[in-house]
Amino acid sequence: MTRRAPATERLTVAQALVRFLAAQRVERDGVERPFFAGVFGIFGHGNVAGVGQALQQYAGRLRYYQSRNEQAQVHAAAAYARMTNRLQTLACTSSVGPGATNMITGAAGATINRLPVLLLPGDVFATRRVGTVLQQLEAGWSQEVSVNDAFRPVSRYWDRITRPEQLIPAVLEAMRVLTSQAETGAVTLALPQDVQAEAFDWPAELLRERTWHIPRPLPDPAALARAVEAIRRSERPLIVAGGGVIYSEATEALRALAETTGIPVAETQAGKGSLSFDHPSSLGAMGATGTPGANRTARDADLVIGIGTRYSDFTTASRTAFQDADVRFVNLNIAELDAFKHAGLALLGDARATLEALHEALAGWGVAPAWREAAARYNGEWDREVERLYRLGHRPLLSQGEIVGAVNRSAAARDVVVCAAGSLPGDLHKLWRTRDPKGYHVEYGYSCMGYEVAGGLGVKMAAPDREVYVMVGDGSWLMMSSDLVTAIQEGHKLIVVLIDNHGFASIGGLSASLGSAGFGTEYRFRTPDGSLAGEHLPVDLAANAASLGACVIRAADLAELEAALAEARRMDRTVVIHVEADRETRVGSYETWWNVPVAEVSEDGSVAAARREYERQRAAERWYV
Ligand SMILES: Cc1ncc(C[n+]2csc(CCOP(=O)(O)OP(=O)(O)O)c2C)c(N)n1
Ligand SMILES: [Mg+2]
Repeated sequence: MTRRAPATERLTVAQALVRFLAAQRVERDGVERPFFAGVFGIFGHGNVAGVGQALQQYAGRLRYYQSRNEQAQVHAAAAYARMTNRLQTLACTSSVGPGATNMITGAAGATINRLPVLLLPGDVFATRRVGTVLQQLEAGWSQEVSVNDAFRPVSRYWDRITRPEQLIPAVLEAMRVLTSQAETGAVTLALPQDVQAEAFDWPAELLRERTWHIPRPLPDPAALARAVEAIRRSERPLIVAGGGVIYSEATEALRALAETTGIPVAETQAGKGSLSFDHPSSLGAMGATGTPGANRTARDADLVIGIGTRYSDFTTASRTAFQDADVRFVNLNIAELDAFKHAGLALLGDARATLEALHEALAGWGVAPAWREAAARYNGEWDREVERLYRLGHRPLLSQGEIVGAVNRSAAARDVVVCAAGSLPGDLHKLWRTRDPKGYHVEYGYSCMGYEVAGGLGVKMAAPDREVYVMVGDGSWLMMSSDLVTAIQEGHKLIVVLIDNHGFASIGGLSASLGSAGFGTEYRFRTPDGSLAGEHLPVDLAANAASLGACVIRAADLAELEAALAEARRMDRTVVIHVEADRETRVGSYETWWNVPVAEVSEDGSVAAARREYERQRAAERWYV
């Protein structure tokens, strides 16, 4: 045995980090790719000479992307990760202080949506010799805290690198978590600005190319056997397909299982696209924003097979969706947290591999013909209802459903619709006809206003061969549309459909339905009596979009909207189509409920009436234990 001194390379912490990131690869199903597609960043004194210098030095290995808002860069990175089925992402660097805390909202969104993003906020001096620096939080009870401690609850892994060598175990842990299909989410490595620039002799091994393998684990055989038994015994099973079906690329396996067994499939927001909208077993959207077919089927189901779903409140209609007295759950999930929900039979494994195993084990078994046929009937009935809402002929302003219809007709099968908050996610969940597993990208884990444009950018960066339709309300647009500038800078074409209804129509409708008359949800001037009930604010969002460098088309009716969409497809640059929508013409909800508590006492008769209705509905809530 020969002993050699291990090779080392002298680099700063930031240089070593960038070199490490550029060398990480992932492999699944024999296909290998780099894990980091680049680094988003906004520089300040807390990262310009550390991470900034390193990114400049290694620009040929890892691309730097500018952005306009640190929150937006995290959304874009998360959208990129979602579009690549969590096999790739970007890192995000910020300065200390506000640049760092701007990323917290994005981090929460990524973690809640189970999407990998690597966050590299700058941090205050580790030496403590220099202070109090610009933007430093002072805490009288400890010198160990900085604003970056606020990332802890929204990170799946969190660390602060106060000595250079701490980077070595930290980056390995970061990669373990980022590439874990069960654990993934935001990973935060806080980098004190002095440490970023410090040199160290790094083991060459750390910097070499490294491949992280993404496995497809199968559940425990006994658990699988119990699940098969439960399914074979069931009479009215329902599959709830969540985002995990899509991330695991299990949509073909799901279709095969649905076809041979006849089990109908309902989809969550993240799972929409698991089955093509026109498949006879497709019930479409599930839960509070669901179709009547999905919600009736759920109400009667005796076995719910949740696949890759975290059973959000919207999916379960606030735990009122499943009403059979003896309903049981089989949960196929890569994450224990989800697999055990609703006292379910936990099938801990990869969705695709396990669906294939289930398919084999269920050979010769199927649901009764009437159960299969009911799903096909619901599918047809729903398609006619969608067509009615697409063709409502509303005047003088279009209904939002008609706008969704026009965009859907304009989009090709592989194109992607992107959205996050307002009344659009519910309408899209119900009405969007999805024909491709990656064709529907609605961020409804965090439903973060301001995600839309930034998310659209991330989607387009990941899939430049698809048209990306960003559908965004005026409220979300005003909250954060600034990364349209980044899309234009990078030549990433987006088709943005900006729906102007002068305020927060969704919350206005919710407020009205709960007896509070839409208080505080319209964009109006203050009146002499002190209320916000005056004229509409003269905000010109089309002019706003044009000022950012986009090509802007104003559409006043359906014909103009269709022409604008056709023109937008022909163009090779980012287009914003501005269209006003009727605020009060809503797509209804279908045999479902959402628990939003109403004041138990009030002076207002309409609130009291809403409270009585609330209590009546709440009686349907179940524990599922
Ligand atoms: C960052 C953030 N703040 C607040 C909310 C709560 N919220 C949900 S929808 C909405 C209004 C959205 O307005 P707009 O984008 O115009 O869509 P519309 O409701 O008019 O369809 C608000 C305030 C949110 N989801 N995200
Ligand atoms: Mg609005």
